[in-house]
Amino acid sequence: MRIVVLAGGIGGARFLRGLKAAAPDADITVIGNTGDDIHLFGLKVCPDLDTVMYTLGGGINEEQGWGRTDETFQVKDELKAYGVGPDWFGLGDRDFATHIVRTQMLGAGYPLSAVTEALCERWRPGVRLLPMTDDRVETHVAVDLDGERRAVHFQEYWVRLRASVDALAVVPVGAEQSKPAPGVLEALAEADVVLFPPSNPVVSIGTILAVPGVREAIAEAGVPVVGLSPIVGGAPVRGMADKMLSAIGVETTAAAVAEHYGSGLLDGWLVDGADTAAVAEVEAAGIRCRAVPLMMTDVEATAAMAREALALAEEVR
Ligand code: GDP
Ligand code: FO1
Ligand code: CA
Repeated sequence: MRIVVLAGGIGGARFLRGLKAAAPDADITVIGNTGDDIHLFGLKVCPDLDTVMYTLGGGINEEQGWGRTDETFQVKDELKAYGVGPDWFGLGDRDFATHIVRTQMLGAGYPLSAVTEALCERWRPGVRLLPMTDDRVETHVAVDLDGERRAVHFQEYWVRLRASVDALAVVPVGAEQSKPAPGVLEALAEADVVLFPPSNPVVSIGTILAVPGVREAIAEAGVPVVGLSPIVGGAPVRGMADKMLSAIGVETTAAAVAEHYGSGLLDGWLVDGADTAAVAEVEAAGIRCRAVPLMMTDVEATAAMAREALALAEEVR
């Protein structure tokens, strides 16, 4: 079976670990979000691609959910001693090596998709990891800071400001002019099922869907599209997705997220047992819906979620 998954960072990566356990023989292609990417200290950092790569490759800091295990921060301390910032983004020594290799290859003319493939030769994630695009796309967030309207990079909003001010708008800068990376449209055309893991609907999956052609390719594939809610009991399981949903006028509920994707895109939707009341609302919107446990507490619980998603896909096929 050929499964295509649109993934952000932590939610996407953890779900993929369960999916691999649930469907060990499946051919899994991951279309990763690159809207979180940022240039720091002359280096290109791709947080969501790296989170997927490290999580599936066994190099992730499990507690944190991003960055490397057994990390040290000597380079960061040295940069601070030079007074060279920003100091609000924690890049560790081991992680730095990934960004150095990536930036060197990009400088030599390789596209991000080829660079990602090369990095994955080391990490062997067991899936085909594709960036959504080789073009530069950067999510920016419009905020009001001391009465002045400003646009900040998504990482500045998320990490430096900790989403402490309202997001007035979320813009994937460059998305409109971007092209899907090599392999993205082909994978969708050949897919047997498309899954939306419990990733951020706005800045992860929303950004991937903003790449022209991706949404159309999903529809044209004519295969079941099933998603899992990142919202449980009216709140994100972790992070500040509520701030992102408010910015696009979507309520922070499992049902509202499904309706935001819409029945034109989504065939099936899984909500957590805490949101059983949402099932009727989602079904009324024309999307088949089931309530099952959706907490990714360990790989087995996550594999059970993946099995439910694949079963729902068969039901709507
Ligand atoms: P990010 O790029 O690291 O923010 O990761 P993603 O966009 O892939 O996923 C973020 C979303 O994952 C958040 O909105 C969380 O609510 C959701 N999430 C994290 N852990 C769980 C979980 O155990 N269950 C569910 N249902 N959602 C989760
Ligand atoms: N998230 C943080 O909250 N603080 C950090 O200092 C931080 C550093 C960082 C370094 C590399 C990397 O791949 C990810 C990193 N993240 C950090 C996570 C990243 O910002 C994610 O994009 C967001 O958590 C939301 O998607
Ligand atoms: Ca992300």
